[in-house]
Amino acid sequence: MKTAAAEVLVEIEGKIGVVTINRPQALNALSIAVMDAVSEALGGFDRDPSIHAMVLAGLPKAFAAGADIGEMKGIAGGAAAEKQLARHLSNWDRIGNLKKPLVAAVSGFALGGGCELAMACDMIVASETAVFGQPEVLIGVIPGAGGTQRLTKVVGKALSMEMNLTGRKLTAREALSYGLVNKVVPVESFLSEAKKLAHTIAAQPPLAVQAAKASVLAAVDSKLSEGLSFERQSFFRLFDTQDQKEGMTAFSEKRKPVWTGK
Ligand code: DAK
Repeated sequence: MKTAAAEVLVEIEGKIGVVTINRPQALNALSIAVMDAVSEALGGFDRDPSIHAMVLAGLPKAFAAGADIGEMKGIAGGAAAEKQLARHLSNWDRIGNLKKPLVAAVSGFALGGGCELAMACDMIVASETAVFGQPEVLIGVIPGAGGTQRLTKVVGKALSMEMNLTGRKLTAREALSYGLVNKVVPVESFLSEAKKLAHTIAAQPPLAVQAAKASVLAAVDSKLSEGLSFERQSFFRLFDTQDQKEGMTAFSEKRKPVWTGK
């Protein structure tokens, strides 16, 4: 049996941190140990000043086929379920609260918790074989990590209802047409394309990138008036940074800016 460490691979490539879920024998099912290791690795990158963007990848056959059903099936009812899943929940919250941008590299199954994990990332690069769905209803539950919320905000009520109430799955092309993913690429290049996007983001001034991420999330999470006010405050705060001065001066001087992250 593999250890959780071998089931989650961590690497650094320049200014990006890459975390890969590697549990092929269970189609990358998200056990508590796997989620512990994923949130630990991403949290570490989020705190590391040399890392500017992150990629969360699965394997070609599966991003993740859901939370580990074997682990979940023994959970007792009521308050006990909440208590036993508390650790799981804190991992999900930690990933949802990351400050640096996170790109999901999705190929194959992204079902249940797998779809929720992809949607908790900021952008999704999908391979042509990617399949997205919330099939929890088929095993007697509903999504527990954002599948009814994030999916509805992206694809709208009608399709989200259909997916959550019938288990209907979306192909990669359908997901692209509904705005769930950023791009669809051949399976051979889903990881390299996700890394490319992360490198492009990592080349931008990090404080502005993080402010933009927080502002976009504020748009998703709040009413328009609250989102606009959040965006305005973040915008003004960037005028206290050296990168704002450097960016605008470099533009005037017709040269490439040199970002310091200060
Ligand atoms: N959990 C555990 N094992 C899984 C799994 C899963 N979700 N999905 C697949 N596997 C395992 C299979 O048991 C099988 O193992 P062996 O029998 O070989 O030992 C192996 O992976 C290969 O699977 P199959 O033989 O089934 O492969 P097929 O190609 O025939 O089918 C499939 C692939 C993806 C269609 C099928 O495996 C499938 O339907 N899987 C289950 C999909 C599913 O229902 N996913 C949703 C699970 S519920 C929460 C956070 C998250 C969640 C809840 C709460 N909180 C923070 C509170 C999330 C819940 C869920 O995701």
